[in-house]
Amino acid sequence: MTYSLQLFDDIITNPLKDGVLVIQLNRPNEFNALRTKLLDEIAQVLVRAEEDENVRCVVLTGNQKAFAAGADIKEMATKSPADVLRDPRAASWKVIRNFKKPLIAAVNGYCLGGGNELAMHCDIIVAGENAKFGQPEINLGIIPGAGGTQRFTSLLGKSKAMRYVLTGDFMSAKQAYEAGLVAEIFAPEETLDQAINIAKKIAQKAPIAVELAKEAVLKASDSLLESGLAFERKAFAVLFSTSDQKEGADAFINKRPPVYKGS
Ligand code: DAK
Repeated sequence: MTYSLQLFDDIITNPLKDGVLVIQLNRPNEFNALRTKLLDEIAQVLVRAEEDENVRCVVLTGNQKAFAAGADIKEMATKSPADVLRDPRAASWKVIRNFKKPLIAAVNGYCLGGGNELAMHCDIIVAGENAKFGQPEINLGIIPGAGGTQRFTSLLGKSKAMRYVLTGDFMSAKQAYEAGLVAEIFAPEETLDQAINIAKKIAQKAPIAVELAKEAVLKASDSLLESGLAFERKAFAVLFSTSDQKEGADAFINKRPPVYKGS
């Protein structure tokens, strides 16, 4: 199957090499903000990659400035709670969550909000020294919506997760490495190649053993995940009935500080 023949707008897929498929997020002017179309394109490729026995490992990457700066705030700005509950992005996230083959995130630059959640959906995160991680949704009057409250907490522990989810502060690559979010740090220009080297190693292992190893490792944190995810999804939707959510998005778009009223 030739992935590079398919033309996508928001991602670039490199020709499959040594069993490794590289998907590059490609909205450089928007710091790879995850609009619905981008997530759908990733999901389309993963559906095909899962069926294709020649694909043994997938690497997701961005560019030097950003892995992804989160959901597309402009696309999300005017959504109602009902829109959020019926959000088509949920189907794409589900494909990513259920992908059976190993996924590696090669992160340089900003890895924020939904971008950090996308990285945390990956099985291994490697990062450049310039990477910045965070869940800054609180700055917009909302909370993480794609599992950030759950996966961040299981990776970092409660106190550190609260530290970053409640302040929206960013974490350096070194802090993310020390916290256990990131497996290895490299010079930014080496991040993708090093991720591909890890992917190539995995690609040589027995595919069924790899699939079951992934499933088994995920079981270590899965038991509490589902109820936490369900709560997070509803809380996220409820926040779209608040005027603070509209204020947060408007302030971001108009490049001014938000004024929150608790309503
Ligand atoms: N969305 C849309 N546009 C964005 C963006 C984003 N997340 N991040 C950056 N951009 C755009 C900016 O608007 C700007 O566009 P122009 O003004 O040039 O048209 C351009 O990218 C450059 O950004 P800046 O001018 O801000 O550049 P700076 O270097 O000053 O700052 C930054 C870079 C990454 C620190 C800053 O742009 C920033 O703070 N970005 C927003 C980060 C953020 O708040 N991320 C969280 C978004 S909320 C769900 C699943 C997932 C989610 C929700 C629900 N469900 C399944 C229900 C996820 C939610 C989120 O991620």
